Amino acid sequence: MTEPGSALFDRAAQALDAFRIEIPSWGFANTGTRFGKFNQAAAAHSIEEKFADAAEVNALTGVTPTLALHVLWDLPNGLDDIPEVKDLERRFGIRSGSINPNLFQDQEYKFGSLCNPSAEIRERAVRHVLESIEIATQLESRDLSLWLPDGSNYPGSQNIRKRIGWLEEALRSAHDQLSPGQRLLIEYKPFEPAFYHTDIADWGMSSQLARAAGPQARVLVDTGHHYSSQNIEQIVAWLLHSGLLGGFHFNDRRYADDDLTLGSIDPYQIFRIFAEIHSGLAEGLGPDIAFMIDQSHNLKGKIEATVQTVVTAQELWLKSALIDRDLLEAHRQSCDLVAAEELYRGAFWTDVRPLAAAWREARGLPANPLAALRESGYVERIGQERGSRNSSVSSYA
Ligand code: PSV
Ligand code: MN
Repeated sequence: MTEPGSALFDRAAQALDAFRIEIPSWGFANTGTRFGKFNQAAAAHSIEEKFADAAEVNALTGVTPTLALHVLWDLPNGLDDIPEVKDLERRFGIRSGSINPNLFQDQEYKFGSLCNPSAEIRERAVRHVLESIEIATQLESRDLSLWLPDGSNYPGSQNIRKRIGWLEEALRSAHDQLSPGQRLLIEYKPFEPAFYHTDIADWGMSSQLARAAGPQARVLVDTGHHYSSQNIEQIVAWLLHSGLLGGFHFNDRRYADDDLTLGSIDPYQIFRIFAEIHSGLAEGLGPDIAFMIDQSHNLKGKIEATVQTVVTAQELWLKSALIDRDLLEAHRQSCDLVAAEELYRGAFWTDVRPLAAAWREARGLPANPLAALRESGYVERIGQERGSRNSSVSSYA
């Protein structure tokens, strides 16, 4: 059944061949919570080490050819760092992916960036976004991925409507700088670091802003940026319907923006999101979606957690691709609720791991990338090489 040449294998191959996942440079670096950091011996310090780790993940999985870069962390000298990045792309066979401006770390951004009441600080933030677009252009990156920390902590302390106007203006200027084919992805988040209001709190605000910015703007859905029990697949269905779905940041959450490995808490939710996308694709909507990981691991080994997320995403993508959509539509049409639900749930419960392994082998990849990572000794090796700069908490970290 799972053998190459079988109808099932061909369907699986069609789904998996087309599914690329971008990994974040910051996922390999030492990060922590506001309570502290547990350093990992194998954590990457330089952009070169991040490219090396990305190449390792790509060698194991074969589906992660691009690395998302965060401008301040990866190109601290801005455009001057481009030659080094291009050199790393060549050396490691990994291309630069989405470019992420950083509007949240400078002292000036205490009261906001693109929505700061100070026109001077807003201009400064816009300049950083424009420089980030130039970086994206020179690196031939398609997506500028924008997230703002802007918001307020206390009711009445900011003029929410004025800030909408400033934001629209800034996003229009950014959009004007895009080359043809480039996109501006606008990410939303209901809270953190601001706790009363955030200037882009949900998909509705992102959609409105994308429309105001221009035709190359889209919405970015970070799976962690929703209130508990929010129906994310319905949001995805709306964004598909309106042609505004630009990409995802993959992670999982129990409470808020927990940055856990994808599907670790609620794999059924990711399946449901993917099912909406497959249904859109099958109906010829042809959305161009950037699937990106956005995680920072404090307890799990970073490379291991990244590979685990990629493998999990593939499994859930495959399960949802195998839904018999014609039959499901027939059940929906006749309102046979139980048959529809059982068909849908049945796809979720199908063990697709043998099929994914057969696909990997057919593509010359390790059947089990996580086991191959452990066998390779890569993490231990780099842990020893990099370890002198990190104080380790565990050997496989
Ligand atoms: C903010 O929580 C966010 O999801 C944005 O995408 C940032 O770029 C990223 O996390 C930083 O880790
Ligand atoms: Mn994100």
